[in-house]
Amino acid sequence: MGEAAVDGTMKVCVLTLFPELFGPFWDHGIIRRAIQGDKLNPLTINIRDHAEGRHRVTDDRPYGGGCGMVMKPEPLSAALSAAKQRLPMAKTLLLSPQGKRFDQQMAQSLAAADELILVCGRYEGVDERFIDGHVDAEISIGDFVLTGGELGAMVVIDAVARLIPGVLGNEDSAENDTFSDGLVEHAHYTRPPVYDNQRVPDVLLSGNHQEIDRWRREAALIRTMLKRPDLLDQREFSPQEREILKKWRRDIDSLLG
Ligand code: 4HQ
Repeated sequence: MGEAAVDGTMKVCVLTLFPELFGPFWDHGIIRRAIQGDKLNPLTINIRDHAEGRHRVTDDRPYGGGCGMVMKPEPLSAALSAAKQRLPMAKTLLLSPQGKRFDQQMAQSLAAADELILVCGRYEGVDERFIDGHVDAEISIGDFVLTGGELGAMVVIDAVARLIPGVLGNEDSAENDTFSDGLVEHAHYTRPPVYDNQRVPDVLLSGNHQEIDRWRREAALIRTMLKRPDLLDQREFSPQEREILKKWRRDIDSLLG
C-alpha cells in the first residue's frame, strides 16, 4: 500500500508555462490547509525554465503547416526529468480533451497515489512524441476546449486533494458527497427556519436522527431521478432504496386509483 494511504501525504507536481496561476490556488481554503497540514505537498515547475537558448523558446510552428503553435518536446521532457527527480514514482498525466473523462471514480483512484505529475499544455497542444514517450495517461475534465491545461490540473488536484485522508474534517467529510454513492445529495438548509416564505422541512427540525437519515436517503434518491436520471442507468439499488421506491409505487398506484 502506498505512502499516501498510510500517512496521507501526496506529492503533486505541475508542469506549466504559467506557474503564477497556481499561487492563489495553493494559497486558499482547503487546499492551503492540506498543504499546511502536510497532507498535500505541491511543486510547480515552469517549463520555460527548462528551455534552451537565450530566448528559452517552448513552442514552434506545426510541421505540415496550419495555424497555431505546438509545444516543443525537449523543454517538456527536461521539465519532466526535473519533476521525476523529486517524484520518482509518479505517473505522468497530461490534461487533454482527448483524454479519459475525469470523474469522481477517477479522483478516488488518483487519491490513492503517493505522487502525481500533471502536465499542462498551451497553444494547439504538445508534440505527439512527448506524449508517446513520457505520458502515462491523458485526462480530460470535459468535452470543451480550454486555452491551457492549467484549469484542468486545478480541477483534478482539487477533487483529489479533498479525498486524501485527513484533508477534510469530519465536519465536511467526503463520505456523503454527491457521487460518493452514485446519487446527488439531498437538499441542504440552514437558519432561518422560514426564508422567502419557504419553510425548512419539519423532519430536519425534529431532532429525530433516524427520521432525518431516512429523509436524506429518500431525498437523494428522488433528486437524482429528477435532476440526474443518467446516474441511475448503471446503478444497483440497495434494499433500503428498493423499499423507498416500492413505497412510491404504492403511493402513485393509490393516486391513480
Ligand atoms: N485542453 N480537459 C490543453 C483542454 C482540456 C480539457 C485544450 C488541454 C488545450 C492545450 N484539458 N490544451 N478539456 O481543453 O483538460
